[in-house]
Amino acid sequence: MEDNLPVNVREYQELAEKALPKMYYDYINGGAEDEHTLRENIAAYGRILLRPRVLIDVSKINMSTSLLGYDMSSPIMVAPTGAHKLANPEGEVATARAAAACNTIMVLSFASSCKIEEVASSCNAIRFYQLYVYKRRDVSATLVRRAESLGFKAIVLTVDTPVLGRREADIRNKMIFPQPGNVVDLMSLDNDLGAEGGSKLEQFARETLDPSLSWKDVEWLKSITSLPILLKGIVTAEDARKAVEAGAAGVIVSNHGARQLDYAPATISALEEVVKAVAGAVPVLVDGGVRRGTDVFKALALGAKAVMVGRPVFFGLAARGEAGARHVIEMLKNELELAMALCGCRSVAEVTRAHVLTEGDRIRALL
Ligand code: HOC
Repeated sequence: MEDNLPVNVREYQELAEKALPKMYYDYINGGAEDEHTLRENIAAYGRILLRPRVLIDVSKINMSTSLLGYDMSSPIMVAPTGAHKLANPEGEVATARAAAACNTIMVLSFASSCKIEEVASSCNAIRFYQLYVYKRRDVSATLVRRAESLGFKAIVLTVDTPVLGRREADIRNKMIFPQPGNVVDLMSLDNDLGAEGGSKLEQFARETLDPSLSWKDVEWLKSITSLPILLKGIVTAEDARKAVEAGAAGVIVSNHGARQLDYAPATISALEEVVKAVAGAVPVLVDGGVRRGTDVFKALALGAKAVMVGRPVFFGLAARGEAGARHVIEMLKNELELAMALCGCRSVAEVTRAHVLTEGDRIRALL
């Protein structure tokens, strides 16, 4: 065991900041415009208090759960984030191995540095595949078929990115985004995107992403794959109900790590509205702002089946490669176990709405 290992996600973030070139750290850490939602994703967790129950035998804690029939050792999954080779030369192969070691599900980003085949053959992690719908539908369809044939278990369709959000750090840094490893052989792109400066990621997105994406495309996606489809990027009851009607196998409450629409609600604040709207028809996941096991506990109490963790895993990867990514997931698991013990919950099923006090609860109590 190395000496002086980080003891929490924040310390991994500090190491990642030191390890990464500024352009890449800003890319992964940054959010849209004023970064209000970026701050809120974390701050809103801080406004939720815990209501521990005592004198319950917590000598055995079982954090295991399952999603779409796949078992996980805890409700902590790896969220899709792009370009892991910016963090470590092994890229998503290292992340997938970390996920496999922690017995959890990794959602591989469409914008992964590593090819989907490399990730699939690297280990036996359960994997879902995150998809953007390109103007070139054939490119998206080819990637879906690849994922299916390589044993990926679900498609996670990102629905909050018809166009890319305005990330001012990337504009300032003239962010250069490496072409996703899975797309290079499928379409030719101008390698000199943005010679005039500004965010080259934004220009890349403008060339590729389809802003006409609509509910009809969920139908299209269903017609080309037999895999379950989860919709990622839903923060309202209205869209959650539409997702269920459209046949989604799951809903992911996400604001894209606050990288798209600034002043969108913090995901933990939107979670309960979505959970109520879905009414148990499909599992609801949440990502954005999870930095502590107590955050995971709060999300479970508000009805999430599991959380997805993006930046913390990227920070772990940047700081210490595969071992760092694994350690981040393990730390969060250990923290969740502690929170469950101290709240008197022996299984994830025992974590209930009565274990948290939200801002809304406090306001209602005063009325
Ligand atoms: C395919 C163009 O999700 C981010 C990532 C990558 C977006 C790539 C869009 O930066 O939010």
